[in-house]
Parts: sequence; C-alpha cells; structure tokens
Amino acid sequence: MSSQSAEPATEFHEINFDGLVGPTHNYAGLAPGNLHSTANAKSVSYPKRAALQGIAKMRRLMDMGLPQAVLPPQERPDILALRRLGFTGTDEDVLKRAGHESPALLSACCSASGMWSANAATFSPAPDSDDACAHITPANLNSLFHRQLEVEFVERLMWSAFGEGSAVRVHASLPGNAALADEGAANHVRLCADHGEPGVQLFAFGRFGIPSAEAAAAPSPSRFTARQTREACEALARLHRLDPDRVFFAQQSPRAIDAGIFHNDVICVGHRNVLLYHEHAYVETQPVVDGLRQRLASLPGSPELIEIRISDDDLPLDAAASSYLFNSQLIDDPGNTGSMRLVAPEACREHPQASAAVRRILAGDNPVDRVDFVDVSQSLRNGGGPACLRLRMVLSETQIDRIRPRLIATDDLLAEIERWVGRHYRDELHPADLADPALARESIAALDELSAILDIRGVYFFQRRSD
Ligand code: SUG
Repeated sequence: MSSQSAEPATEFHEINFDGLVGPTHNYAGLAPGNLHSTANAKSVSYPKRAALQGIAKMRRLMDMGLPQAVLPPQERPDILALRRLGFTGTDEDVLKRAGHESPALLSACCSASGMWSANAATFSPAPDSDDACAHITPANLNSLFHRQLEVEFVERLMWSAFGEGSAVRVHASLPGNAALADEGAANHVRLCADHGEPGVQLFAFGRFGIPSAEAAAAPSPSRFTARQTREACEALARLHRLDPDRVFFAQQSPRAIDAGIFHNDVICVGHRNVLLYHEHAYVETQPVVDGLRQRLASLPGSPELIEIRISDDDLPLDAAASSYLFNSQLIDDPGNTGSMRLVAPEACREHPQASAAVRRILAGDNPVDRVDFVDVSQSLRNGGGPACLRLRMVLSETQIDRIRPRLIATDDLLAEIERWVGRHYRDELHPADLADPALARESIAALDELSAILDIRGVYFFQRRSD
C-alpha cells in the first residue's frame, strides 16, 4: 500500500503588481505617438495626487478580494544617466547644468514613467511553459530614451522580488537594439479557461525589426513609429518556452497606431476566455480573433472564446485613444463567480461614445456585469490608464508565498504608503522644478524610506554607492 497522499491541487491566482507613482511625476511630452503625453507636455503635475490615485485604485481592487502587490518607483532624477551623458561635478552641479544645457534630457532623466508597470515586463505562467516554470522578461523599452532608463532597475527588482526556488525564472531583457524593441505586457494578452490551466498567448507587434521580404511587404504607420517588433515577440515566446501551437503573433493596425494607439493595451484587453477589442486593432482583425478562438478550442476542455467586439462606428479609433476605454482592467468579480467587472478610467464616464460602449458591453451576452470607474487622471494625462499601471501575473499559491512579503498589499501597507506619500511628495510640480536640487534630495529621502517600508533596502543605486 502506498503511503503517499495525493498533493492538493495547486491553486493559481492572478495578482496585479501596480507601479507606485514616483515623487518626480511630471508631464514632459516625451512620448511621440502617445497623444496624451504630447497634449499635456509642460503642464503642471500633481505628484501627491497622482500617487494617491494609484494607491486608491489598488485599494479598490484589494477590497474586492483580489490579490494585489506594489512595485516601488524608480530612482529619479537619474543622476547616473546624466553623468553618463557628460554632466559632471556634484549632483547639484549635474542637475543645474542639465537644466541649463538640455532641459529635454533632464526631464527624460526625471520621468516617473516606471509607474506604468504593464511595460515593465512580459509574464508567462507555469501552466503555459514546457518547463512548468513561470517566466518574466523585463522589457528593454528600447523605443524611448526615458523608458529605456527603467530597465536595469526592473531587472534588479524582479530578481529580488521572486525568491530562490519559486520556479519563477527572471530573464535578462532582450538585447537593447531597435530590432528587438520590446514594451512588455502592454503588447501581450493571455487567454485561458482557468488560470491554472494552459492558455493561449497573443503577442502584438507594430513593425518588423530585421529586413526581410515579409517585413518589406508589411504595412507601416506613416505618422508615428511603431514600438514593438515581431522579432522581440518571437524571442519572448521562445524564452518563455511556450508551445508554438498556443501562441499567436498579430500586427497592430498602422491606422490605429497613427490614431494614437501606441500599445495593444490601448485597443484590446483580455481576461480568461473573454477578449474585448476594437475592430481595427490589427492589420486584419478577424483572422486574429479566429486564430485565438481555434487555439483556445484546442486546449483541454475546448474553452470557447467570448468576444466583445467594438465597432469603429460605435467608438472610432480617435475616441478609443482619447477615452482609454480599452485600457480598462477586466477582472473576476470575486463575489459573483463567473462574472467579470470592468475597471475603467473615470474619463469614460464623461465620454459620450465610450460610456455608450460601456453600456452595450454590460448589456451584452458576456460575463461582464459591472463597471467600476477609477480616477487615475494624473497618470492618464501622460497616456497611462488603469491597465497601464499594473503588471499582472498568474502564480501558484506557493509562488505567491515566495514573493518578498512586503510587496504584497495589505490594508496596513497601503495606509503606510499613503502616509509616506503625504510626508514626502510635493503637491505641485512645474517643469522648471526638475532642476531643483531640493527635489532630488526629497526624492532620494523618500525612496530610502520606502525601501525600508517594503523591505527592499539596497535595491536603489544610491544605496549601493560606496562614495
Ligand atoms: O510609454 N507615457 C508612457 C505611457 C505608457 C502607457 N502604458 C501602457 N499603455 N501600458 C509611454 O508612452 C509619457 C511621459 C511624458 O511625456 O512625460 C510616457 O512615457
């Protein structure tokens, strides 16, 4: 007789890692193709309000019963980057000179863009990978200088967030070249019947990185440059050891990119077997949806794809870009098994076409039964809606137990972080303030204290400098 008792089935959960807004949150117009960023360039920002809005969104989801985690802000101003660009002297000299000689570089080195954690990495869960490990690849964010500055910290953070032996493999980011430009989970959707079951992964790209006949034949946007490359998507699928039959690569529509749809998550969101998308999301949208449906149907249990298609008549591309409806989070409704909720930007409530689209979604034959509007307007003014602010991961309970414990949100932790924001963040920031050495000092003091709160001391460069 065997004494071995059956292992209890491991439960998998979706957990959202939200990026905390940093103390230097500002509007610098650094992201061409992102119309919100361009429109609000050089306007006054409100860092304290921005951070509190992000925390309120986390609390909202946590109160619904969903697992939630936090990612700390990047070290900004990035003095080291400024030094590498030839600004010398004391930190104060570096900031003053950069502010005087190149305000644009200074604002790039001050950007709080790390808050948009959907761009931090691409994540694949263990049930999809042939080594039964979860895989995380930090994005190289190669398309924009201010975003590329985020990569090293994200790599260090991910390595320190996931403990040894947690069967979570953190890869190095892809080589930092335009041919492999990668913007992380913002261009990635996983569909499945249940989180712990194998799923299908959609990788969206805007352009080819390496010349080829296929690349030459592909359409490209005329107004803006596409960010993610097909080669990057393919590399991620290989690194994450995904079954090629359960992966789909889709080219974003150049027309959509030219209308301000710079990431897939501004035009499509998926959750479990539900896909909410715009009819012009891809070069040819119907074959993409059909391909996903077929691949889903080939999984054990033949899950059926539930599609929620939004037509251009109902919500034209420019209205999708201005309202950010597709950048909603689609989540389980924990109190209502089988139902889903849409966590949508507050801006959609006021937007006539977007609010009509929401009403149609709720009335449709699909699991989405409820909408929760959240105010993340400070982030949205830079083109970051609710879904941009989170990196979601599907992890087993054992894997979740091995995450650095203080990154997991609790009521007490969020209250502590709110008090920390209250103590350290400025109410208001003007573009000229970025050169103020006092802002840099305040930021360092704030992050030093936060690293103690989150028990990640040593993660910041300023904590590692021996001089
Ligand atoms: O990369 N904005 C970010 C917004 C990222 C949104 N993320 C997702 N869709 N997942 C970007 O365009 C603007 C910064 C400035 O202009 O100050 C900025 O970087």
